[in-house]
Amino acid sequence: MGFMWKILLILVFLTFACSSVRATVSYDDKAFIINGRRKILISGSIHYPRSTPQMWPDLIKKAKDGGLDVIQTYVFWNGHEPSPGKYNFEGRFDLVKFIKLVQQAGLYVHLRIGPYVCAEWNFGGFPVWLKYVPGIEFRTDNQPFKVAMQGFVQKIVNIMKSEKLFEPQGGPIIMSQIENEYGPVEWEIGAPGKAYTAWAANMAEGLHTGVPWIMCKQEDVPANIIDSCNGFYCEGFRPKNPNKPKMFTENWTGWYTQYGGTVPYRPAEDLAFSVARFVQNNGSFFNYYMYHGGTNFGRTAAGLFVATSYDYDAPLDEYGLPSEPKWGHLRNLHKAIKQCEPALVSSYPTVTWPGKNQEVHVFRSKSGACAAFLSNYDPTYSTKLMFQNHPYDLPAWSISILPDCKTEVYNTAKVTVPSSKAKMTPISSGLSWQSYNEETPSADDSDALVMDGLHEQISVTRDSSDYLWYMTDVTVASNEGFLKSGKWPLLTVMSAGHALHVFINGKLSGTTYGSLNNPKLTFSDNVNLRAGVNKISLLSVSVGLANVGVHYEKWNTGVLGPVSLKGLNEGTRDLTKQKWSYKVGLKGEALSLHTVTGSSSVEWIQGSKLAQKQPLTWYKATFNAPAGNDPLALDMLSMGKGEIWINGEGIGRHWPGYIAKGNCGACNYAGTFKETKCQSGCGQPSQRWYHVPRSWLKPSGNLLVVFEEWGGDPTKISLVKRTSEWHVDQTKISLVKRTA
Ligand SMILES: *[C@@H]1O[C@H](CO)[C@@H](O)[C@H](O)[C@H]1NC(C)=O
Ligand SMILES: CC(=O)N[C@H]1CO[C@H](CO)[C@@H](O)[C@@H]1O
Repeated sequence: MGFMWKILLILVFLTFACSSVRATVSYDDKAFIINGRRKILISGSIHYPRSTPQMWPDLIKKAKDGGLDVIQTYVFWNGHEPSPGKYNFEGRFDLVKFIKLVQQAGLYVHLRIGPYVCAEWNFGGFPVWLKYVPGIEFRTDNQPFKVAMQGFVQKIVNIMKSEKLFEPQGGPIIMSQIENEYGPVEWEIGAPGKAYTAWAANMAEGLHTGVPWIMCKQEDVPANIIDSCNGFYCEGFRPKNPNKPKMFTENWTGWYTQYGGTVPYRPAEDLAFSVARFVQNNGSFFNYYMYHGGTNFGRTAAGLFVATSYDYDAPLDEYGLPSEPKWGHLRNLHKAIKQCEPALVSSYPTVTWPGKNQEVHVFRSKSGACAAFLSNYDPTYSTKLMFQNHPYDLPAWSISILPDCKTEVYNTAKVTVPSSKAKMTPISSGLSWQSYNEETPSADDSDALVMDGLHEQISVTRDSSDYLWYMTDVTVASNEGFLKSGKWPLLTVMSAGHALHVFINGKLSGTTYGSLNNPKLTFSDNVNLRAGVNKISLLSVSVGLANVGVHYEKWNTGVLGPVSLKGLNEGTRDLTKQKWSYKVGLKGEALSLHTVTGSSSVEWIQGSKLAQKQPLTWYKATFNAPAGNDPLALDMLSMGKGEIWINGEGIGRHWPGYIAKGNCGACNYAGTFKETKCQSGCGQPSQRWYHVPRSWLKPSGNLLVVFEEWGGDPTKISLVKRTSEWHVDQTKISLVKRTA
């Protein structure tokens, strides 16, 4: 063998040796081991379709600056496979681009393929067509479901492999997730659930990604999978197998908003406390759900009235701006934890209890590293804790971190970062609006679909629109008593949800809608009928499909009846089983009024005849992009309910007419948190402002289209820019000074 050959062989060997060092992700009970190094991994959820590709680099950069190592995302099946075999990996669904941007920033990825994702996302991430595959039953030991699930998971894994995105290939994906929070379902359905879990684990393992698979909230986890904890606190969680690392996959940074509900928030002090508590109890991976929540654009929000904003009180707000003090307070926490990393990953804590509600965790490694966590669990009182003969002041419900077992570098309740407050400044109002009235169709329209009786909404629309018309005729004899007495008959309509407009002979007779806890609704009112044929048209509106619950795919939507008329000569007439005509979607949707070409297909009204406070009205206006880079939003306070588009892109469902009910009293960070503990916005619209991504605008002539169901005043809609206002909380600064 020649000398050059030897050199070449050595080079080849070195290349392999190096890449196999780089290329392993393993773990033990202490931590994940990447590149041969044990790590405490700090992760945050950013869901790629909840922002735009133009926002991704900045979000990822801010995540990195905030001290994250890992970006976690679900994979959204219904976005990627809108109809069977027709795939979409473009725009906000360009998963490969998103992962590559994370990689370029030097961060890792935890890819939660699911494909069930829950996530307050329409139908929990499943495509609606899946429900209509013959014989299918979701998330159980069911052959058609397993075939479909495997097909999609395989598709995603193959794309990731062909792009070399798994860590052993030199990529950033260090772990994946199969299924999602399945434990509670398995517990409820028993044997078929167990069989399904085992199948899912083996199926995933068989895809040979070279990185570990995780199942979250899954106590009964197969041996080849790591189980992990979701919740507001996870310090007490133990993996089923003690040789697995302790993972906290969803540490809820706040909570989501629903229409009709308040805006929940979680104090930064409690979030930091929960993380420190987890880490001091052997925790080695934690994830913020969400780090950036973003926006449920278009019709992607899930059922039970999930709002368009998915801000989640995350460290990065819906618009991508740091929400302070949360973002900065957590960045400081991450710095402190990283300072402790050498001790944390190589030793178990020694725990002592020096006083009431006091707890001390000391990590001491063989190499001499020492880190201490001092805790005060008292929800009311601060305390002085003696540690190695030194006093440490601990506010109520807080943990101090001492990376050298001496110096307090961080306390979870001592917030040194100034707070920011979102500011919305109008930059253009008084847009020049035009209106178009949506027609109410009637049962004898030639394009209506006629069927006996009432049918479930989604089985008719396949969720191609929120709207379905149910129409029927009612003949009133000229000798009906009510025609003389004027005591109008009572129309009762029972609906499985979610909102309903009732039209009698083309005139709106009433509107009703479900509530947070119950999407079902009943319309019951006296209606004005005349002798002869009367046209009853019910516009049933869905507001997202359910995303959670055992067999949530079986939940119904729409007018299922009974529908009855009371107060006729015959008594009560049941309309449920008679002939009904159906029309899917609005006429304006069929005409694509939200697009530039579609909107020019009809005559719009402007000037003094502009429709105001009229139900079922389309509005359009054009505007130029405001200067600068500040994020933008629409102030929709003057409107009721409907949908918004800009240049054909779905901004989302607006519903400022739904006023938040809740309990907005003062909220103390100390004490156990739950999603209803801290609320804001009582008595105001659950969501008033709607994010307009900058990248959807062109410099001039942007088409803004609003469909309004209830009736509103479009002239008061304004475009606003979002900025942050700062204020330093003096009490907190002085607290830090006193104890320093
Ligand atoms: C940390 O893990 C070790 C080994 O499993 C265990 O003995 C110990 O109780 C754990 N400590 C805490 C505080 O969870
Ligand atoms: C089962 C369940 O409700 N899981 C949800 C818990 O909350 C997070 C955060 O909102 C969801 O994404 C989970 O899917």
